[in-house]
This record gives sequence, C-alpha cells and structure tokens, in this order.
Amino acid sequence: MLKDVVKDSPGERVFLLGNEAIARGAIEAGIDVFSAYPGTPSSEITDTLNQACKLLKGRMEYYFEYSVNEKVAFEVAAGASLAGKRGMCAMKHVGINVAADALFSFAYVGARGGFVCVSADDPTMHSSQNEQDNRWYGKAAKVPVIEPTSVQEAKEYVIKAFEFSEKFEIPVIFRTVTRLNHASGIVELGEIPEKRFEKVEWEKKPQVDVLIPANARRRKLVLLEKLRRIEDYFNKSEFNWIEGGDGKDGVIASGVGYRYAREALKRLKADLPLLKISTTYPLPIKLIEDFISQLDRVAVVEELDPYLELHVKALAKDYGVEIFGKENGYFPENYEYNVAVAEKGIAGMLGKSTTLDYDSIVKKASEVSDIAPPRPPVFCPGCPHAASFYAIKEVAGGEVLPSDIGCYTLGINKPFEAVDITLCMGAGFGTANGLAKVVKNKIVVTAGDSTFFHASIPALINAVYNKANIVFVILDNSTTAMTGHQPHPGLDWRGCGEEAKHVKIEDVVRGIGVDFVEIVNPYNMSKMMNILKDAMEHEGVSVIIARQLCTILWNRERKRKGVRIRPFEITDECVKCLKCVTSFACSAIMYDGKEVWIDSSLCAGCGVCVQVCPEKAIKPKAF
Ligand SMILES: Cc1ncc(C[n+]2csc(CCOP(=O)(O)OP(=O)(O)O)c2C)c(N)n1
Ligand code: SF4
Ligand code: SF4
Repeated sequence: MLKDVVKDSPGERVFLLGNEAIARGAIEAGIDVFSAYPGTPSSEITDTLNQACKLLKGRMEYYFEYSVNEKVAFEVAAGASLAGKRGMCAMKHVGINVAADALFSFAYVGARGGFVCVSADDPTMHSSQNEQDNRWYGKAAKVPVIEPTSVQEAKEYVIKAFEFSEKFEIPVIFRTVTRLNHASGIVELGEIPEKRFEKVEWEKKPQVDVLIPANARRRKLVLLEKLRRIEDYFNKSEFNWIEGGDGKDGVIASGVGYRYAREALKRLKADLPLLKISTTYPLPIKLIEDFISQLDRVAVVEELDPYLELHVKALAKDYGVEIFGKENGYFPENYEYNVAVAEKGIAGMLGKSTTLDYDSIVKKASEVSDIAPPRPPVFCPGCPHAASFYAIKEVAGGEVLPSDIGCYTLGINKPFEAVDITLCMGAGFGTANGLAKVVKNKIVVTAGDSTFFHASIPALINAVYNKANIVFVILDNSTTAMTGHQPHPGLDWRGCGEEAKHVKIEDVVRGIGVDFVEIVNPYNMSKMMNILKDAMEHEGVSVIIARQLCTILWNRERKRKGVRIRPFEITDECVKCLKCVTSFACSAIMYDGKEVWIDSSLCAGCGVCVQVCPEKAIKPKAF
C-alpha cells in the first residue's frame, strides 16, 4: 500500500505489490527523475511514484512526469542521467519498441547519473498484443539486463541497478514479468534518503554525447570494453548464485522461472544443483561454464524464448552436456510458467513422474470453466465509445475500420464489430494511410485521445501531406482509461498533483492543416451520425473529435458534486423488438430470454439507449 511505500521505518517488513516494491526501491535509491508512459503490467510503478512524489515533498524529492510516450519517457530519464542525476523510466514491454531508437544509441553514450529503464514483459499476453521477450533487447542494444525473481529482490535490485549503472557508466534494463509486477510479498524496508531537488550546472562533453560517426566509432569500443568488465563482474556478483546439492544433473533458471524451479525440485525431492541467473545480459559465462562442466544433464527453466538455453547449449557442446529445454520439447516456448511447468520439464529430464497428474488437473479445470458463463470484457454502462461505435456502425459499417489500442478496442465485439485492424499504438491511423491508397471503400479510423498524442500525430501529418482520403474519429474521453485513468497532454493536470498546460487536440489537428474538424458529444447520436456522413463526403482528411468524459470519471465527478444519477427504465411501450439488446447492448440492459429491463444500479443515465429504441419506450426513471 502507498502508506508503506513512503514509510520511513528501516527494518520493518511490509506487504507490497511487486510494482510497489520497485517504486520503493526507486525511493530508497534516491531517484532524481522518473518518467513513464503507462502500460500494463508496469502502470502501478508509475502511479505509485506519482502519489509518493506529493507525499515525499520536503523529504525525498524527485521530479515526476507522465510523458507523452515511451520514447520521450526514456529520453527524459536519459537527459537527467547525462546531467549526473539518477533517472528512471518504466514501460510495458512493447513500450521498449517505441523507445528503442534512443536505447540503442544511449548505450554508446553511457549513463552518468544512474539510469534504470523498467521493461515489464507480459507472458501469456494478459493485456498485450504480443509476447515479446525483451531480454533480446539487452543483447541487441548492448545494455545490461537485471531480472529480479521475487518481490523483495524487486526492491533490492532497483537500488543495486542504480549503483551498478553508475559504477560502469551504463544504462540498465530492469526486466520484470506480470507475475512479479502483480504478485504481492513481504518486503523489508531500507532507509529513505533525505534529499531536496536541486538543479546542477551542465557540463559539456560533446565528444561523448554527440554521436556523430567519428564519436560513435570510438564509443562502440568503449561500450564493448565495459561489457567485458561487466561480464567479469556478473560472474562473481551477488545477483547470481549456485545452490542445492550435487550429482550429475542440474538446473539453470532465470527470472521468476528460478522460483518455480526451486519449488519443483522441492516437490520432486530432487536435491539438484541450481544456478540462479539474474543478469541475463551480459551472461555470466564463466559461472555457467563452471556449473555445467561438472554435470551430464542440465534443464533450463525460463519463460518465453529459449534465450538462456541457446547460450547454454553453445557452451555445453564443449563439455558434452545434454541440455533439456524448449528446443527438445521439455518446456513450452509460450505463455507464463508455473511450478507445474517447471516440474514437468525437470521430471522429464530425470525420467521421473511428476508429483501430481497436472494434465488431468488442467483438463478438469477447463471442464469446469466450460460450465461457467463466458464473461468477455464489455464497455462500461454509459461508455461514450459504445455510442461512437454504434454511430460508426450505422453510418459506415461496410467501410474499412482500422482502430488502435485502448478501451475502444472493445468495438471489435458484437454488436458493434466496428474494429477491423489493431496492431500497436498509433498504427490505426498509420495503416489507414496505406489502406486509403489501395482500397475502394472509405476509411474510418478510430483512436483514443491518449493514443492520439502518443503516436498518431506523425501519421496524421503524413495523411495530410500525401492527400489521403480518411475520416479520423478521435475518441476523446479525456483520460487514458485502459491503463487506469492517467493524464495526457490534452488535460490541465499532470503528475505529482500539478497543473499542466493543456494541449488542445483540435488546435493540433487544425495546425496540421486538416480543414474538416468537428467536435461532437457522441451521446448525441443523430448529430454524431450527421457529422460522420458529412465527413465521409469530404475530400481529404476529416477529423471528428467525439468528446465525452469516460463514464467512470463522470460517475466519480457527479458523486463528488453530490449530483444524483438518474437511471433510465424500459416502460410498457416496449414491444420486445430487442434492438437495444442486439444492436447496442449496453451492459446495464438485461435480457433473460423473456423480459428486458435496465439495472438501475448499473445505469449511468447517459440516455443513449433512448435514441436506439425505435418505440421510444426507454425513459428516465422517476426519483
Ligand atoms: C507502446 C504501448 N504503450 C502502452 C500501451 C498500453 N496502453 C494500451 S491502450 C493505452 C492508451 C489508452 O488510452 P486512450 O487511447 O485514450 O483510450 P481509452 O482507453 O481511454 O479509451 C495504453 C497506454 C500499449 N499497448 N502500447
Ligand atoms: S473505463 Fe471509461 S472508456 Fe473504458 S470502457 Fe469504461 S467508460 Fe469506457
Ligand atoms: S441510459 Fe441506457 S445506455 Fe445509458 S447507461 Fe443507462 S441503460 Fe445504458
């Protein structure tokens, strides 16, 4: 909990979420600057440091910001590091794709103040569009990767990562996975340093900081030399260790895989030597060699790609050691691991049976889950995106409907079916640029306000410049709803409870040169549909800003102001045509096969269903 994250009582043991432990680590490390763009599973690191920033004023001060996207977040922290301050940024795994340009080059320049970038990977894709394994980024960008294996380590290793970054003057990727970010555990608190936020004088170092080719060529050699020293350091460092018994079989594990492997060995009553690796780049090659050279068979337990496995296999050839991993089918290459996965793989190597029949347990569990009614995610009652998608479907259902990532991706579902493409943030309008040139249909793209600022603006400029014919509906609910209602540049507040300078979407769009710009409240269905029709007639790019506050925030605002929500009800004029159920499907409208009614406790009182009902049978309920 937040109160524990800011608690100044060294030695006390508190119960923290993995992401809170990372935030606490940042506080104990005395960070100077923290910047982030939200993304599950990393968001609570950011939201915790946002709140802690206010509470720690006058005690442990740092600058906090929600940045417009991950590339900027990375660069904000890098700027701080270049000035000798401790800079930290956090993002979900795909955020590193956005920040990658800066990441690769910053490795050459190197850190001055400690620099730590959290990459929160998402095995099983609980809330992501892909399952990329960001350990490869460390190897590709030549940036050290440190991976904690428990909630306590999450806190400790952030502090150590800063010390390490400063020792070797190198940025660090702090890689976590959902199961660690969202797990809770006991954490022993350390000291919170006393620190005021103070600016420093800038020291020029253009031979290092300006990556013209002549400098970059020199810096590459410096980086390679650092990595050699780091590998040596990791061979002996406290991040990695060997535990367990002896014998000719062993296990190598990294990240949370280490915890699963430990538990699996306990269950199997197999006292094998276990090598835990928390520095996945550069790998502690000597330590691995020393470990495997004593063994005949080694199982490698790691989630996602056979990253460790490929490296270990290359070394194992010299020692005639047999490797049991993903490539020979002992472990899966996708989705999250658990103790059962680790046990099955290790038992397979040992030629033993598992302690439980995991396959039949999983089969039974899936039989039970088949009985439960399916509960796909739905728009909240009163969600303005639902109203927008209803209008888009009515007016442009047969056209090409690229979209983006946010709550509005739910527009893919019945009855809207108004999302044809979703790749990654910003790609909705990007792909629309290409589609507009090759398909006969009209292109009607949707993207949220946060997504607009994050990565849609260059594609909009591209469309105006290249004279594409596209309708762009910006679903402006005045928040980044999907990741927990964080702010973005379209709002007048920012991180750490401070006011912001509001960047208006309409000003940006008009400034780019779009001459069809309309702002409409999507709750007004007929107006929204008429504007859509006009936009589709327009030659060139047209932008509709569908502006209505996210209902969760609208409900909170009304509650705060003491405004009673007036729910709607279905009256006796209902002829049971079921249009409100089959064409609109607000989740407050109930249908049990016989009766249709509105659940007053869920209804947000938006009145959109009134406009959907052809009989005008839906009316506000009397208080
Ligand atoms: C590169 C990247 N960063 C972060 C995310 C996590 N994420 C998914 S959607 C989204 C933004 C949603 O906000 P908005 O576009 O305003 O739509 P809303 O959810 O409010 O409807 C974020 C931050 C992501 N998928 N990809
Ligand atoms: S959180 Fe807000 S934007 Fe997301 S579905 Fe609910 S009402 Fe819509
Ligand atoms: S007024 Fe109608 S559409 Fe709006 S939340 Fe209530 S039931 Fe749903």
